[in-house]
Amino acid sequence: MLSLSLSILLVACSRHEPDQRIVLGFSQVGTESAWRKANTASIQSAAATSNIKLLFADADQKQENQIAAIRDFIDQKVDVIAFSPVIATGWDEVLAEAKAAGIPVILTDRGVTADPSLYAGFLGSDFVEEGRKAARWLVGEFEGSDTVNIVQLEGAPGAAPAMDRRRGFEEVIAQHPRFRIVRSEPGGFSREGGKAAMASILASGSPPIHAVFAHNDDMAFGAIEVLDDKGLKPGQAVRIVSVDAVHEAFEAMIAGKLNATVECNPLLGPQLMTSVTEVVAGRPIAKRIVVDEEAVFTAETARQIIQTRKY
Ligand code: GZL
Repeated sequence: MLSLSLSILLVACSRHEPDQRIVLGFSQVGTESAWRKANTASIQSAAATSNIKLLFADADQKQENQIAAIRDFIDQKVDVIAFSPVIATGWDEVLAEAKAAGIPVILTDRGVTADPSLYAGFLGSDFVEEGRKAARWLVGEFEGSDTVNIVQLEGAPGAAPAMDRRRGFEEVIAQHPRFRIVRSEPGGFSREGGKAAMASILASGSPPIHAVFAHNDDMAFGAIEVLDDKGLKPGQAVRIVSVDAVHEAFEAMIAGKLNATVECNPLLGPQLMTSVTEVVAGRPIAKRIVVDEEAVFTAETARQIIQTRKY
């Protein structure tokens, strides 16, 4: 009798019946770029491989949709919540609700400006360093030249990668007086947004443009389309550097339209599932997990490197 009651007690104490899968609620930003789609695919495949039940919600770039999804996950009593926050602010209330419900939250890809005690950890790249890398490449590309006029195409206003890439880029550019950011416009991380921002800049009569820094490849593709249509020779007369290093960026570099792209690894699925398993087991995870060192790829080596790319 004693051993039977003890085993019943042990089962009752565990978070799961032995045959029950971990349930993860994930709120994704949307489908705005090739990077985002690769990120989603990585999360979905890693959940399947890890036998984790994934409840996936696409927020279509809206914070209110993410907050509603997180509240739904709480109501469904999931084991863990993870999300890529569309913007950095406005999360304290819903994070406190998850904490009160005893559900750990893992930030994935993008960080937030919130009380760190409200989430278990943040897994993502160092966007400030990505901005610095883009600026360092540009400074090297224009060594010995006179004034360099730069157009900056920013990501979504208020999004951590947009704010941080800008911060890193401008920190390095400020050390080189020949370099001037003559226009900086938001393009929302999408191809159409980059195209509209570039067209608006050209229509407003900017000074001669020598270089473009796009916060992601998809906006660079839109800008390239506009520059090409105007005969402004993107990749040649106008040097272009962006971030993400998606497959199409290598194709653009091979075509001579894009000059460099800074890698930002979207394949976070496996690391996320490891963190999910740890927090469900009651083991702490690092508050900040920085995604591995990321490279700067240039047109010179794009033809060889494209064969090795996973996204
Ligand atoms: C970066 C990620 C950014 C990508 C964009 O980690 O949040 O969002 O650079 C995507 O392509 O829209």
